[in-house]
Formats: sequence, C-alpha cells, structure tokens
Amino acid sequence: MAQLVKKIGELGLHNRQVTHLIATRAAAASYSTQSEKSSYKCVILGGGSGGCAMAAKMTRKFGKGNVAVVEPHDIHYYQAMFTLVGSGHKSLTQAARPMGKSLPRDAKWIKDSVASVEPDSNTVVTSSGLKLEYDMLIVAVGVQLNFDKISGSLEALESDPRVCSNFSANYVNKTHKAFQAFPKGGTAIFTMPPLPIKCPGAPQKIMYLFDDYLRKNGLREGSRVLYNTNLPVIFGVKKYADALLEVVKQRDITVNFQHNLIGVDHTKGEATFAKVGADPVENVTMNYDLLHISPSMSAPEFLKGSPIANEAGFVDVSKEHLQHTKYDNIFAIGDCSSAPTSKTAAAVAAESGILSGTIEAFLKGQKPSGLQYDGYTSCPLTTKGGKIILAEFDYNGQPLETFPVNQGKERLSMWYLKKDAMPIIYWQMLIKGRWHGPRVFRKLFRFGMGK
Ligand code: FAD
Ligand code: UQ1
Repeated sequence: MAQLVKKIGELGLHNRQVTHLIATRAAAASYSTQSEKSSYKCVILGGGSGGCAMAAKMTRKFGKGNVAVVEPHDIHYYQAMFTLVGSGHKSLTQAARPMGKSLPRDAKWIKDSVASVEPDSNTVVTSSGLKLEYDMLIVAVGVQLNFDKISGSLEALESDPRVCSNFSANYVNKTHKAFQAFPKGGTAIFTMPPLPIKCPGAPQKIMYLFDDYLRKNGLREGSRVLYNTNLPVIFGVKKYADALLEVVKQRDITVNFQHNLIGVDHTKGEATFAKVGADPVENVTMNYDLLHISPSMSAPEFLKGSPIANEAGFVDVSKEHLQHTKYDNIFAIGDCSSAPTSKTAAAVAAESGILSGTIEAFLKGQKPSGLQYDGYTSCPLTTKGGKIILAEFDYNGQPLETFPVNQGKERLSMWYLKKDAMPIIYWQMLIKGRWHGPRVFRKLFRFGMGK
C-alpha cells in the first residue's frame, strides 16, 4: 500500500480518483487470492493496449475464470497521449487508469511479471515462481526502454530539470516543465535512436510542439532547435517525409542525420552523439538547454533467447496472421511481435481484429485463412498545437489513408481527432476489444473500392 501511495503522489491524482484507485486495487488483490487455479484456457502476457484488447475478446469467448492476464503494474497508461502530456495539452492523470479497471472483470489478473515461457510444456513461469499452464498463449508484453545504453542518461533524467523523455511515465511530466524553464537564445536537442522503437514519429512530434511553444511565447528568435536522428531520413514513408522536410525548413529546425545519442553529462549540460557509419569512429559533443531523449528499445529481457523469439528477441509470428511460426497455440500482438510494421496502438487495433480470426481458425483445428494483416499502422504527427499530419500506411510503406482528403497536409480536424476522439476510442473501444482500426471507414469513404 505504501508503494501505491507513492505512485499516487507521483501521478498527482485527484482525491476522487485516488479513492477509486485504492478500491480497485483492493478488489483486484482479493481477486488474485480467490482461487488456487493455475491452468487456463487462455493466458495473456501483458496488460497494455494489446493485452487488454485480447483479454476482453477472450473473456467474452471463454467466460469467467478461463482467462488469466499476467501484468505487474497497477496502472495502465494510454501512452499515445504522452505526446500531449509532455507538451502540456493533457495531464498524466488523463492518460492513466487503474489496471483493475482496464482489464475485463471476468479475467483473472495475476499481478506478477513473466520470467520465462516453456512452450514444449505449455507453461509460463513468473518471477515469484508461479507456474501457469495454458491451452493457448497470447504474448503482448510490448518493448523495454534501454536508457542504460546511453551513458549518464538515467542520472540526467533523475536530476537535471533540462532533461526529459515522453517515452517513460516516470519522466513525461518533466517535458513541459523543461519547456517553461527554457532560456531565450538557448539550444534544444531532440533525439531519435536506432529502430525499432514504438511510435517512431514521437521523437519529432514533441519537437514541433516545443517550437510552437517558443513561438507563442516570443522565445524562438535566437534559439536553436535540433533534431539529431540516428536515421538517414526524417520519416520512413516518402509522402510524409517530404511534408515533414517542408515543416522543418519553414520552422528553421536543424536536422542532423545519422547522429546517435551515446552519452549525457548533465553536470556540463553536454550530449554526445556518435556519427553513424563514420570510419574511423567520430563523436560530436553539443551543449543543451533542453534535451528530449528517445531511448533505443528492444524486446523485454525474458523473451531474448527464449524458444518463442526470433533472433532479435521478438515473438516469431507470421506477419499475416500473428500465429507463432512453430507453436500453433501461441500468438503475439503489438510491439513485442516480429510483424515488421511500425509499432503503434493503431497497429494493435488492426492486429486485434486479425488475431480474432486466427484464433477462431485455431480453435476449429484449421490454418488461418481469413483476412490477412497488411501492416496497417498510423502516426498522428503533431506539427504544431492545433495541426496534425495523419500518416497511415502499410507494410510496404504505401499510404493507406482513412479520409478522402490529402492527409499529408497539416490539418486542424486531425488534431481534434487525436486530442478528443482518440482517447474515447481507446478507453471505450480498443482496450475493450471492440476497435479494429478505421478500415471500415476507409472502405466506406471509397464506396467499398480500393484497399
Ligand atoms: P504496451 O501497451 O506497452 O503494453 C505492454 C505491457 O506488458 C505493459 O503493461 C507492461 O507492464 C507489460 N509487461 C512488460 N514486461 C512484462 C513481463 N515480463 N511480464 C508481464 N507483463 C509485462 N501509438 C499510436 O497508435 N498513436 C500514437 O499517437 C502514439 N504515440 C505514442 C507516443 C509515445 C510517447 C509513446 C511512448 C507511444 C506512442 N504510441 C502511439 C505507441 C503505443 O503506445 C504502443 O505501440 C502500444 O501501447 C503498444 O501496445 P502493446 O500492448 O504492444 O505494449
Ligand atoms: C488508431 O486506431 C489508434 O488506435 C486507437 C491510435 O492510437 C491511439 C491512433 O493514434 C490512430 C491515429 C488510429 C487510427 C484511427 C483513425 C480514425 C484514423
């Protein structure tokens, strides 16, 4: 309970929500002592976007007591809102819900973390030593943040008010404070690590909102805004890359391609970057007055080297149906899967619809034959307060836009879609397993023609 109170302090929750959170936590705790059962029809690993969506679907299918979710955290975060939390347009409280309220009531929440998966004996082992047997397993554990790969970054995030990161619930609240403390004429650096990461647009979305903040507060003149990216391009899809290159030009933002953040010295206010591909090795050190860090990411540690992972550590599933390539009763959804899409909640939504069909086929003893996942993913690029370029594309990097307008243009309508409509869709539909992405609308707007 002491830990919960600390968490509440960190989050700055209101009294009503605190009472509610404690009540939910208590209910969930008694839930997990209710039964000794350790064998389930369906075990789901992770209670994030994909885990909640599939838990809702599987509970509706198999009924109470047949689905277990292993998830160590008390709070579920709607991480896609973190960009607007960092920019000060939303609060962290608005992006948080108690885990017990995010998971379906009829699923059993096992508040523990997964230590290993033993697919040959259909068993999951948790950190506390619990052994769970499953008929089918859905892996939805997301990615881990590797701040430890950037020397000095964690110390800087802990103790330097100029250093922030929208990628972590622990540090996202520092971002807007760092905006407010930024001195006119200073230098702000936004970093982009090697892929894969979740929401690869997020490292630059917050930069545009910062630039907008400076302009609105008369602080932009004489100040420098830098985007230091490990990549050789600003975005992976040409249509949106062209639009974003125009945005950085108009806003006088300096883009340093192939610069990978390797170290931070917060005592000197310095960030060091390795020049990617330089031979001999070449590093460059820059001063900062604000540093927004996007860390590199990988599959969670327990997956790396596990029998269900590929060489990179991601769950090895077919990219069309999300079923394991070797174990028919294992499936993956979201950021931890090997599906080579851009990792987003929008992708999770589309994948959840596909996975339902795959699981139906599996339960009938058949190979999946229905709709195939085309890699649909979406990235709402906040180019300023009130404007968004809504990137939507498939596995081949081909635009797959929902609306019958050019989404490569900055639009106010898409801002409202992200700020006001998406949270409703997320909380009321996606995590309840009732949102499979905007495919039906895309079809509708095109009178059933096209993809
Ligand atoms: P997650 O939602 O991260 O959930 C993984 C869960 O697994 C977590 O609850 C974790 O605690 C749990 N877990 C981890 N390890 C273990 C273990 N060993 N045992 C048990 N449980 C474990 N997406 C969009 O579509 N649009 C956006 O605009 C957007 N913007 C973003 C901006 C930011 C700053 C960030 C950080 C993300 C953004 N995303 C966006 C991406 C989106 O949030 C993720 O792609 C999505 O949450 C992936 O869902 P998931 O279920 O795979 O992983
Ligand atoms: C989406 O489906 C989704 O999942 C809920 C997001 O994550 C929060 C998104 O950011 C976006 C843009 C979509 C796509 C939805 C539409 C209506 C284009």
